Parts: sequence; structure tokens; C-alpha cells
Amino acid sequence: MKTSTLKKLIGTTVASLCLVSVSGLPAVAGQLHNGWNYGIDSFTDGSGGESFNIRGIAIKETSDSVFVALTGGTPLAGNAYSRAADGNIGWGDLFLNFTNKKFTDASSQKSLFGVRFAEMNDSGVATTGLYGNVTGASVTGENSGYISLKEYYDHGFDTANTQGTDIATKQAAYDYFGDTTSILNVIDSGAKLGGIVSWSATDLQNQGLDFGHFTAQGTQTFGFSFNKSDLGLADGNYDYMASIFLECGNDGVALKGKIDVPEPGSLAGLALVGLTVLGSRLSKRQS
Ligand SMILES: [Ca+2]
Ligand SMILES: [Ca+2]
Ligand SMILES: [Ca+2]
Repeated sequence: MKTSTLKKLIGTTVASLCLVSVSGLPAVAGQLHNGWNYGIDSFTDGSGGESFNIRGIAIKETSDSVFVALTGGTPLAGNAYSRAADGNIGWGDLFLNFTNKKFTDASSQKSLFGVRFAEMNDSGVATTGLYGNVTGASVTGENSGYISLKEYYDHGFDTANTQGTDIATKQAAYDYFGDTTSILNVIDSGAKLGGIVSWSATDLQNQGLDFGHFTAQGTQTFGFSFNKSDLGLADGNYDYMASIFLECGNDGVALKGKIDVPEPGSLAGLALVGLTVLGSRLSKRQS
């Protein structure tokens, strides 16, 4: 192996180690526990009661996948609600913003990624999956919801952590999403990049998910994963802001974190370093 490659690999390892320690700081990301990054939402900001209350979001990355888990009182299939156009109010789509720009700017520039995971919802895209070049749309109107965040907060929900601990105040939420802008809560349009795999609460707990650590376990917990490579990002570390609202805008949560896209072959390369070191130790022992 070339020294330069080895240096690069060591650099990658050091960078990964730094990432772990940096991510532990509240200023940089949500709260790390057992391999998952958590955004814990207010438990009292779901307009309409527990059926419309989000308690938390958590994201975990493996070498090749990104797992997203949600918990609260809203079932994956939504709640029956006669005043909604389709008789149902459920989850909007998940957005991932890697641009460090405001949500509204990233949306108008079609720079968002989005995931439709709820088959029953009013997404602008036809099928579940991961989408790129995404712009958002609002479906709060046809779901008997709030026309803007300002209307939501003015209704008496200006408490702490209404968009989770990473967008903790009303002003921070206005800065990111806009105050009188309509709540963009589904994918309007985008290019489909890949499918998703759905996971049950038990599946996710077997992967180390533990909302109970934050006493945030809701009656409904579920999640999904997608292939990291489907994002189409070059190797590197990417800051993201993940966010989601219910279809009515009655609750929402955001989570700040990082995704590490490894250099192709670097994992195999690290294994090779391990084998080389082991090999040299064995040969020394033998000599
Ligand atoms: Ca909530
Ligand atoms: Ca609906
Ligand atoms: Ca909330």
C-alpha cells in the first residue's frame, strides 16, 4: 500500500474519531445515545392532543445506510378525521437539508432531499422513496391545519423545543422555516433516487434505538432506511437539518446531524491495514 493512501486512511480514521467527539456537543447536533442521534420534541405542543403529537426523531447511519425513526401518538397510517379532504391526517414527508441554507431557500432552489414513507399521506410524489432536487409544498389546508407557523404559535404553542432541541425557540423556527410562510410539509416535486425499507419498533430497538432513554417513547414508533449511496454525494462529511411536520402542521420536529460518506473502498482499505499489521506481527513472531 502506498504511504499516501495509508496517510489518507489514517486521516479518515482521525476525522471519524473527531466527528464522534464533536457530535457530542449540543451546539453541533442532537443528542447521541447508543449510535443514534436524537431530536426530542416538546411533549405538549401537539395541537389536538396526543394523536397529533410528535415526541421525537432519531437518525442512525451505518456504513451504507441511513435509518430514521419517529415516535409519538400519530400512527404511520394517520388518524381518521372527517374535516380532512381525504378523511385522514397523518405524517408529512421527511426533509433533509444539506445546504446550510434556510429551509425555504433550499426548497425554492430545489436543493432539498425528501423521503415519502407514509403511503396514506398527501405527498406530491406518487410512491414512497428517497427523492432529490426536492421542492416542498403545503398540504395543511386540505388537512384542517395551520396556514403558517405564526398561526400555530399564536394558538398557544409557543413553548420550548417545539421543533426539537436543535430549533428550540419560536424565533429559531421562524428563521429557518419562515413565520407567515405556509408550512411546507410534503414533497411537491423531485427526482426519485431510490426506495426505502420500512422497520417496526422492534426492528429498530434491535438496532439500538431507545427513545425511552429520553422518556420520549410514544405509543407509535416506526422507521425506515435508505441507501446512503442513493444520495449521490461525493465522499465527505455533510451537515444536515432533518425536519418533518404532520399533514396539518399541528406538530413538527427537526434534527441537526452529520452524514459521513466514505471514500469508495476506504472501508476495505482499513481492513487491509489491519491485515497488514497483523501479518507483520505474525511474521515477526515467527522469525
Ligand atoms: Ca410534540
Ligand atoms: Ca390527509
Ligand atoms: Ca413539535
